[in-house]
Amino acid sequence: MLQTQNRSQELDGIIGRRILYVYDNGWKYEMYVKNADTVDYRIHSGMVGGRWVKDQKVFLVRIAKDTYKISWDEPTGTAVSLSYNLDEMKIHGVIFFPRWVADEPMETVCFQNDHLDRMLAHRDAGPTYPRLVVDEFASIVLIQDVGVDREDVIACSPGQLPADFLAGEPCQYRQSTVALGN
Ligand code: FER
Repeated sequence: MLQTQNRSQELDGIIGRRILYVYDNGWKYEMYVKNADTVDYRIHSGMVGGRWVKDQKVFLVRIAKDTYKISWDEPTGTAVSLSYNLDEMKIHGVIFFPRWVADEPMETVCFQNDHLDRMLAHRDAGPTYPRLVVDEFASIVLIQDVGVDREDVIACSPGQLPADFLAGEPCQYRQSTVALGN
C-alpha cells in the first residue's frame, strides 16, 4: 500500500497529462498518460501518421526531477522507449520498428483497438529483421493537465480533429516556441 502510494506520488507530474510534441525529423505525436500503466496516443504525422491507440499498457518510471521514461511493446511488434524531460520540454524517443512495419507502414495506420488480431498476425508473420531503429529528439509543443482515466481526451483519429484543435488551450508549463501547426 505504502509502495503504491509512493509510486503514484512519484508519477504525479506526468499522470493525467496530454503531451504534444514534434520530433526533429518532423513527426508529430500526441501522448495522453491516462494512469500509472496506461496510455492513449495519436500520431498526427510521420511514417505512420493517422495511427491511434487506446489503453496501451506501458512501463512508466520517474528518472529524475520532471523526467520520466515510458516504454512498451506494441501488438505490431514495434517497441518504444520515450524519455520525457518536462522541465526542458524535450523528449528523446527510440522506436524499434519490425521490418514488416518499415516495409508496409500504412498497414498499421488505423484505430488499432479495432484491428488487434490483424496486428498480431502481421507481427507473428514478420519479417521482423532487420529492424528500423528511429532514435530522435523531440520538442514538446504543449503539456496540458486534463486529469486521469478520461476517455474523451483521445477519442478520434487525427484526421477527424477540428482545424482549431487545442487552439487557445491552457498550458501547464510555459508555452513552447514550436508552432502547433497541422
Ligand atoms: C512515440 C513514438 C512512437 C509515441 C508512440 C509511438 C505516443 C508508437 C509507435 C507505433 O506504434 O507505431 O513518441 O508516443
